[in-house]
Formats: sequence, structure tokens, C-alpha cells
Amino acid sequence: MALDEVLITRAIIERYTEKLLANLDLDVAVVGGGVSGMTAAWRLAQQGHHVAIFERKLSVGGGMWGGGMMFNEIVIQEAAKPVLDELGIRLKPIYDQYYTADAVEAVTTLGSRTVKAGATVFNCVSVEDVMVREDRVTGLVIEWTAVEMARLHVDPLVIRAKCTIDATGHDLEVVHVLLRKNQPITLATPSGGIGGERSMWSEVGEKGTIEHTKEIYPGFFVAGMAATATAGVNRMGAIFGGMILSGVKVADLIHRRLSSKG
Ligand code: 48F
Repeated sequence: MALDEVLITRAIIERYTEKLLANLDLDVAVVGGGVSGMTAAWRLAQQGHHVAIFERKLSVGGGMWGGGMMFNEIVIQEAAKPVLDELGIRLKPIYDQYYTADAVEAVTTLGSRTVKAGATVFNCVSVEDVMVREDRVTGLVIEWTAVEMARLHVDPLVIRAKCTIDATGHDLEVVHVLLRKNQPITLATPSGGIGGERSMWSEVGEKGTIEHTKEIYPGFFVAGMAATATAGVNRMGAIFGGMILSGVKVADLIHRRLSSKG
């Protein structure tokens, strides 16, 4: 058989179009394919929900690839060990209740488990806005990252979702746009708005992140650093247990919500 470049092209276009069409109407839309976003999507897909991740960059994994200051090892505390064990990410004990994992193994394993559980990842896609109907977030407005980078004047497209997670990390981009474009609006946060990320304090940051992982507006949840910075909690630095546990918590909250509504 002679390879035909047009058939190769057709295969890509057909399959991608099928994938996109199959994900226009979701149970859960996750913005950001970093640590907390992927963990949430993995868990939700495992629970049978229709979930997709929209990730601006070419690669998923967010801030995990580079460990701390590009020393590509991550630190995990005891509380998160069961989740990493379940994912199949190998941990090495180091001090009492501290473990390390190879950052590249952690990202690739989490990515693989997420996709194989049934979540779809749309990389190179940026979320630039939300849809709000009757005081509820009902979906996302998406655009190619390349369009965003080139600052081209091109209209976006839309995804509908029963629940949306902002897992965009330090920038909490979706929370910002929700607030900016839908005034007056009050979030279920300590300040009613964005508290802002505080300086590094791992102990407080890890606990606060998990505590503030929640629905902050009807249909709209925050996880990971987006939860930290929305609530006004300290950053935690290069320890990743809180991000993983935040992803698990938001998935479990949404699972309960979607299950209770049948
Ligand atoms: O930064 P990231 O991994 O977020 P996280 O889950 O984890 C934070 C840690 O990596 C680390 C830390 C704790 O140890 O402090 O920083 O909170 O992943 C966020 C992802 O969201 C993508 C971004 O490219 C990254 O991969 N992202 C950000 N804004 C958008 C977006 C957007 N508007 N649309 C699509 N993706």
C-alpha cells in the first residue's frame, strides 16, 4: 500500500471533528490541564461523567514538569500518597511522611490515566470567557491559542457544561473573566470576590487550598492554585499533594451534585 498524504490529512480532520462534536455538550468542562485539572478530570471520568479539559498550551502538566526551580522532582506529603498509589505514580520515601516522585513520570502517568479513563483533552485551546444564564455558569467560550497569540480578530466557539472547573493555576483566568463581565456578582469566597494569592507558606497553603476548593458560583468550581488565589490563601511552593487532593475534592463535589440531580 502506498501512503497517501491526503488520506492522512483526512483521517486527522475526521477524527478531530468527531472528537470536538462529541464534546460540545459536557457534564464537566475543566479549564487547564495542569495538576489539579487533570486529577479532577481523571476522577470524574472514572465516575462515568462526560468530561473534557481545555488546555492553552501544547502540553498538559502545568507546573509539575519542572518540580521546584527546574529540579524535576516533586514532593508529596503522606495525605496524598493513596491517590498517587492509585494512579500508579511511584513514590520514594525521603523524610518522615515526605515522598518524592519523578516529575516527568508524575505528569505522563497522570495524563495517561486521565485520557484512558475517558476524559478528552483539547490542547492548544484557550478559554477566554464563560456563558452565564440566570445567574449560573453554563459553559465556556473557547478559541485556538494560536489565534490568541497572534491577536487575530476571530470570533470564538462555545462549549456547554453542567459544571465548570477553573483549574488555571496562579492566574485564575476564568474567575477573573466571570467577575469582570458579569457585575454585580458575589462569589462564595471569604471576600465575596478575589482574595489574591499570598506569599509562600506551605502548611497553610496546602490546607487552605483544599478547604477552598468548592463551588464559588452556581455551576462554577475552583481547584488548585485557582482556589488558593481566589480565596486569598498563601501559596505552597513545590509540594504537590494539595493540588492532587484539590482535584479529587472538586471531582467528588461535582460527582455528588450530578448524581443527586439524576
Ligand atoms: O499551573 P497548573 O499546574 O495549575 P494547578 O493545578 O497546579 C499548580 C502547580 O502546578 C504549582 C503550584 C503548587 O505546587 O504552585 O504551580 O493549580 O496548571 C494550570 C494550567 O492551566 C492552563 C495553563 O496553561 C496550565 O497548563 N491555563 C491557564 N489559563 C488557561 C489555561 C486558559 N484561559 N485556557 C486554557 N488553559
